[in-house]
Amino acid sequence: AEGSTHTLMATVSQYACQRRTTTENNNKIFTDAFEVLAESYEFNEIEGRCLAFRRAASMLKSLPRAVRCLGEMQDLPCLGEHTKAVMEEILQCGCSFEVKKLLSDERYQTFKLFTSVFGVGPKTADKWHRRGLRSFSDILADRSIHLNRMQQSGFLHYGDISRAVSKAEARSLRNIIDGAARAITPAAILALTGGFSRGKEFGHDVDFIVTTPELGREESLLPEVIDGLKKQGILLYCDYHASTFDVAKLPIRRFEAMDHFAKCFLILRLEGSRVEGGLNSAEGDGRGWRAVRVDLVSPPMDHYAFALLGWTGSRQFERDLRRFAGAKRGMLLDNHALYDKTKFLAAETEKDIFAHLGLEYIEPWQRNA
Ligand code: DCP
Ligand code: MG
Repeated sequence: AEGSTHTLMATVSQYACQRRTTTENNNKIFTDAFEVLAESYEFNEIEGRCLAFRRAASMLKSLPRAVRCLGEMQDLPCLGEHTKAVMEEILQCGCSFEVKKLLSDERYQTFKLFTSVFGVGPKTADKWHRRGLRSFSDILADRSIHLNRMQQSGFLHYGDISRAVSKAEARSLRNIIDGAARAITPAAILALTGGFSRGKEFGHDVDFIVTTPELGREESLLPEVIDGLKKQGILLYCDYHASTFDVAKLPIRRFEAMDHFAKCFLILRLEGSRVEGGLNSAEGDGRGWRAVRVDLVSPPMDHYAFALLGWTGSRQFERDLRRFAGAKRGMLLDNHALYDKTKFLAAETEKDIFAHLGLEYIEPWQRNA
């Protein structure tokens, strides 16, 4: 057993950006349990513990095979007392008591349900839970509850957008966005990012970068693309954020959840995609279309590589890239730029950024951390 132990963990880094993680997960029994625990801490806004479980899950996803015994955990990074105890219990009993308890916990279940609605985060879920609301019908019947536009769309299209998007659907959407962008300028550049660019079979949305080589032109491109989609009659929801990007204000030292590029969060009507019994019976069977979530971001071309790296993900890969840049290189990395003490490091490709950081290049399909 010692030999196999050695081969399992000999080269595992604590940083996801120094690991190669495909979509094949050999430790799903552990990572599924960790995700429930991480979510529960997220719902209770205990950020440190949430991150600890996400980081541990991410490390386990990179392993070439399943962890089989306690001894194999000792030299693996990112595992603390709590994570190890959960794994030990799973190895011994086949499941974790703590996870089982959470899955049947009323508060966890309600938060899980509420946050599954587009536009509802832990804060809103908490507010509704405190009011004694437990189901969608409770929320929709409560006349004192004000739903914002995003949440209204979230409920309206719940059945469709809570169903996974397939690769084939992502491809159709690519053609639609490509057509809309090219109708505006033939020089338009379209790149698939997010989970589908990492080779995932399914996603909760489809993410694209859409821009143009002409600097400054990208800012008006996105509203024009949106307008084109609207004219086609396929724009069901649009939350557009104009660019707040300002090179003079870089580097941004405080980490922000959203970058400053022009972007939009959309719900599109995808024709020719049959709905077979969605959750919401109002969006019933037999239609020839479904609603899909699509995100578009439009960086200026001289920051394209940073936007691409930032939007390819996974979330954990991104977190660790930034953490690595800071802790190991004394640099600042975000979706806009890489900053080394006194100067910006230019990059045309993702490979340039890895090289600046002194990291081996990791292909997008190996970033499923
Ligand atoms: N992203 C990020 N931090 C955020 C939001 C997004 O780093 N707070 C980046 C990493 C994600 C990418 O943007 O991989 C796209 O975000 P998604 O939420 O769409 O995530 P994925 O595409 O990876 O997953 P899914 O298949 O669920 O869409
Ligand atoms: Mg996505």
